[in-house]
Amino acid sequence: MIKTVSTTPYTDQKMGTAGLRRKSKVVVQPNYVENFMQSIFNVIGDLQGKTFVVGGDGRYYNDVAIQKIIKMAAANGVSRLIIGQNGFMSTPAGSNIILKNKADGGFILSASHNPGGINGDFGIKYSNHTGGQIPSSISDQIYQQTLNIKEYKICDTEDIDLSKIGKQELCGMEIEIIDPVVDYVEMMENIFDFPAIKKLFQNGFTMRFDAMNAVTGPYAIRIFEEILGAKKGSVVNYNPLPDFGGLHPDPNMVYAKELVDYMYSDQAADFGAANDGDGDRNMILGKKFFVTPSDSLAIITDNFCYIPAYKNGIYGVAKSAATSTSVERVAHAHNIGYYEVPTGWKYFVNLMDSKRITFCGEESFGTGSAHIREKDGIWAVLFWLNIIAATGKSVEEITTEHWQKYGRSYYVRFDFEGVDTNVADKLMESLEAKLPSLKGQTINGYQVSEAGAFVYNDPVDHSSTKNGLIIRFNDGSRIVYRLSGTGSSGATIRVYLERYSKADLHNDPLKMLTEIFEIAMAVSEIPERTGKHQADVVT
Ligand code: G16
Repeated sequence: MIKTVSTTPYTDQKMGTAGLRRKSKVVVQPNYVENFMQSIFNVIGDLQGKTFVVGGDGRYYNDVAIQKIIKMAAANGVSRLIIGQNGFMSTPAGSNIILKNKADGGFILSASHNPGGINGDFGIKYSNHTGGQIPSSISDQIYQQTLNIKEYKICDTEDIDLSKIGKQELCGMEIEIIDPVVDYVEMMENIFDFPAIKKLFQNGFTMRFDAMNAVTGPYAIRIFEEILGAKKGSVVNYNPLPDFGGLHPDPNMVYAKELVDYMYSDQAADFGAANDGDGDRNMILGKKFFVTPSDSLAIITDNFCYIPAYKNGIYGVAKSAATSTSVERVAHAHNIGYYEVPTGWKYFVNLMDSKRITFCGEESFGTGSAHIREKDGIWAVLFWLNIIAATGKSVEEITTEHWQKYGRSYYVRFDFEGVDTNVADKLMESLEAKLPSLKGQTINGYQVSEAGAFVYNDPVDHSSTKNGLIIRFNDGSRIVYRLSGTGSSGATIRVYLERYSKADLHNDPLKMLTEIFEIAMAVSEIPERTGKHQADVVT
């Protein structure tokens, strides 16, 4: 039976960089999920004949929210839902299922790399038929709906059993429960040279993959251990848990500590990797060696010839403005297209759909290609394994040879977390006003060549987006400032520093960036305005 329920709006349902992300305690409020979902359905309009994909990373409240979404989809006239067994599906697998089934969109219940549990975060990522997350023009319409919502529709029925693979029906809507791993594995087998990677493991190569008690565990066990033959036990923390077992599933040097400690010990495997909560982010490590995400993108792009799916050529490559310029040099060397977009994977979608780019990546541990429209953690890990299998070189050798060929972009990101929103907004405002006057000035020995807001004009839909502020110096060094769009409370100021060197390849990044850090702090007045003299997280 379909029920129409009266509700009152919440005023905080504006989506950020990637969907809606809030504290779990906020999301569990009465009608919070219902209001948001009904607003989406209202903006889509006629749902007859439409198919959506639903899944999540298994975090706290996934099980409750998914039942609400199923019952609301049925009540609003959706024709078909494709759902991951037990509600599990990684973000990249979801994008694949949307594209493969020509679905009209999908919902992945995840706050990505943010911690889970009742004291953590919850989120909903909404993609359209492209398999990528909706553009800001649509999320703005949804936000307007959330501010005016008065009622929602829901099917008044028992919860659906999500454990049984196969088809069911609910209020006239078809529900198909699928194994979320099968199609994803098939896609990876069609991209990479699995026999070569298998041989690598047969020859004694070792790896450790940390799934951080999040969604990629089952994917990683199937691919790395069962299919490719990595030693049993190579995949750790493989059980998706509602609170990620207390881990903060953000694959970086700070939060993937267990893996980092292991890879920097004398027992280290040949190769180390981690993924985040919903499986779209990745971190790559060698023995006592870390590859920055910006370098990883550059190395992947430079080595496309080793991968069966790309060996005949790639269209081009894109990065977010905050990502280091290392991939730019590779793009020029290969004479392929090169684009710089705002932070947010959704900005790559038009470039992929219009065949301008094949690869893209971001400093925030995201790398991917046009095989889907989301970043893809396991794809990046397989790409590295495939390069290693093809070249016989270690992660460190591949990376240092890359630096010898192209020079090195020393790169570090500093996050100032928990800043009062008004303070952060004012800081960015006055910094933006000040930047144009810096042009031509020499600060701390560095001459400013350009300074101002980063503005992206999309070559496909001609939309214009302003995101972050950039100071460029004559020697190629850069400072980028942005406010994070994925937090769930307060503001996080991100400061991204980069310095290029052609000759000095093996120095300490923090040391190389000391002067630029001083400039970044002095110009922005972060210490004075926030009271923070040091960053909370440095990656
Ligand atoms: C999301 C987006 C990414 C973006 C990242 C960081 O990732 O999909 O494109 O780079 O947020 O955003 P911010 O710097 O605004 O916090 P994810 O993995 O959280 O979905």
